[in-house]
Amino acid sequence: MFSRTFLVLSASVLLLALPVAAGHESHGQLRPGAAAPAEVRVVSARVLAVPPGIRDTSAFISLRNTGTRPLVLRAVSTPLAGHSMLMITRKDAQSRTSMKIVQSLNLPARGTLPMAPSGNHLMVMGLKRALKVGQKLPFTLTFSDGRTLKVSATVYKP
Ligand SMILES: [Cu+2]
Repeated sequence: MFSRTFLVLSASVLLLALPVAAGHESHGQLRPGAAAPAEVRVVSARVLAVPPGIRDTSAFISLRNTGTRPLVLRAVSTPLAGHSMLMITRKDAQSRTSMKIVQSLNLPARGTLPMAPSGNHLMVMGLKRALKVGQKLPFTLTFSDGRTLKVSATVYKP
């Protein structure tokens, strides 16, 4: 009887303590207990399949912001690759396309952040193992307010 009460109490203390600790450690505007942006919807999440031996690919995670405040996507990561980054695709005056690393991508209030091979995308570098079509890759998106969104993206072949 005593030990059960003690266990329940310990769990409650832990639940209370974790968000407070997270709030103290953050340098941004992270609010305790507000780790996931509930106003963000994942419209689609896909990873481009690449031939065996190719270790870099692109991921496309299109987002919708149902909230009234604009959000800024600052970083992306997946444990299945060495390094991931935000990129845009541009066309120059001669219609040549090139990719460029960017420090952030904007998700407007009540708007969308579309991603596609010809536009915004996530560059996934140094895959740790070969991708299979249909496989799901876990991604963590980090916004400028410190909140993070976990997204599962499916490997596809165009
Ligand atoms: Cu790229």
